[in-house]
Amino acid sequence: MIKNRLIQNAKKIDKFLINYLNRQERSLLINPMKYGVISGGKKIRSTVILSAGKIFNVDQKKLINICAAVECIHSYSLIHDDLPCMDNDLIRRGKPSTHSKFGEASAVLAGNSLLTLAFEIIADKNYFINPKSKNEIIKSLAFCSGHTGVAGGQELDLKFENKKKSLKQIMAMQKKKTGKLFNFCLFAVGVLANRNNKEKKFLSTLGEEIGLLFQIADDFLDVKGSRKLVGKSIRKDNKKGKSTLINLMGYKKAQNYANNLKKKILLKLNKHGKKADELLNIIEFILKRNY
Ligand code: GRG
Repeated sequence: MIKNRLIQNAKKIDKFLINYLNRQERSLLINPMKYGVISGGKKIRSTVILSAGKIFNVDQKKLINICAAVECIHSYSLIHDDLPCMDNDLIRRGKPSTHSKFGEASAVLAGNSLLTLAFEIIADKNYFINPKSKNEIIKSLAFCSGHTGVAGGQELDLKFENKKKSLKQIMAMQKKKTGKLFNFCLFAVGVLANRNNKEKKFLSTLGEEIGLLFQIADDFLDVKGSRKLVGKSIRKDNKKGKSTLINLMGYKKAQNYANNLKKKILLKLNKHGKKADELLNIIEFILKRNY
């Protein structure tokens, strides 16, 4: 059920991105950009956005630009994460990582171009949303992607290698590296649903917790997953001395931590009743997934 939903959403977002890129002036970077962002990836962040939109009856068409922008930022971060100067990975989504296919320089530039494309997609004059909301969304996407978000979290992740870090430090790093983009996903839905500041804050925090759960699940996959299903190298965190919850407290305790976090998230969705069912199922999937 959720798997079908993910496939449907992936098709929708890929189609949007292909059309968008095809309408742009040609450049040598289009191929590595398409390779990095289209046809691959679960599009879980997009699915979180579309499902959260259902809670507030937000027109799904208004969410496509947000989904596409988030997938561009996410894919840029993966392309750069795989570079030799970062995690140095040759396989991503079951195929050669972008730099191993197109070379390092093209991968860096394709990643940069996906990052800026995300903002272009939201700022687009044909994306008809209230200008004040557009501004709020662009500001939040910048905050969640840069040094206060994904990039800042990645820097901490690299600096924490082979160091003994506390639970608080690990959580703060993972909240930035993975949580902030999920934070943006729910915040943007809140903006488009015309929620007040308090509710937008609530949604941002909820998104960040979903992101954290997603990251912990990713850490489980690194230990117990199958390389074929996951589509990337596994058993790396230990070798690289990564600061993860599992390396800090062990697999069993990390599982308990994740289950409690999941319960906390589900409880927060209770107030939305049946309208939150799809998002609820995605949260269950996030922790159970084997890819
Ligand atoms: C290089 C700026 C910069 C940031 C890198 C995203 C990231 C930060 C590093 C990638 C490694 C990692 C474990 C990131 C945590 C986020 C994560 C679990 C990414 C994988 O996301 P999925 O499973 O990927 O949604 P697909 O392939 O399905 O899109």
